[in-house]
Amino acid sequence: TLWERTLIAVKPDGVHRRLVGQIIQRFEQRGFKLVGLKMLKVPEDLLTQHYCQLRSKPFFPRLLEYMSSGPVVAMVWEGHKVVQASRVMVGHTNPAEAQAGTVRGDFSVLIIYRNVVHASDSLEGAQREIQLWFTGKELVNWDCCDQSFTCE
Ligand code: YYY
Ligand code: MG
Repeated sequence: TLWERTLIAVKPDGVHRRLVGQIIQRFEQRGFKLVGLKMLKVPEDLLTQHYCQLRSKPFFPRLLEYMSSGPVVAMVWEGHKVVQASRVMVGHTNPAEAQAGTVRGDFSVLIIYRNVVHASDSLEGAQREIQLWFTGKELVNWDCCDQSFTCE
């Protein structure tokens, strides 16, 4: 099978609010496979590269300040169409617009830059972000024991 990988990161508000476990649970129960996981205070140069497309936006300094305000839990999840599926699971960027049932729709409402979690928005974006956040050695290739039930 040609599986995709995507970068999911619990942002500082999600970590402070002890939402890490619930977010991991959603990806596990959907049937995705965890292949990388670490907690870090994100260095500014990594944040600048991660959000390089937003560099000229007025909210960029505020976004960087918030993303540096506490630890982040970064993960790589693997599975069938995981990039698009994760975007749906995470929900609309603006918490007020996010549907109930999504991470943002269930755990946030007010502040757009405190929207709990990051998810890569395309296959190319995911590949770029995974290379930025993880070394090859930090990613674990393994066969999950339920693979024969959840995969063709
Ligand atoms: O991918 P996603 O996180 O849903 O949104 P992006 O458009 O990539 O923006 C990244 C990040 O920037 C968003 O999660 C919150 C913040 N942000 C903001 O603070 N104000 C905006 N008007 C738009 C985005
Ligand atoms: Mg984005």
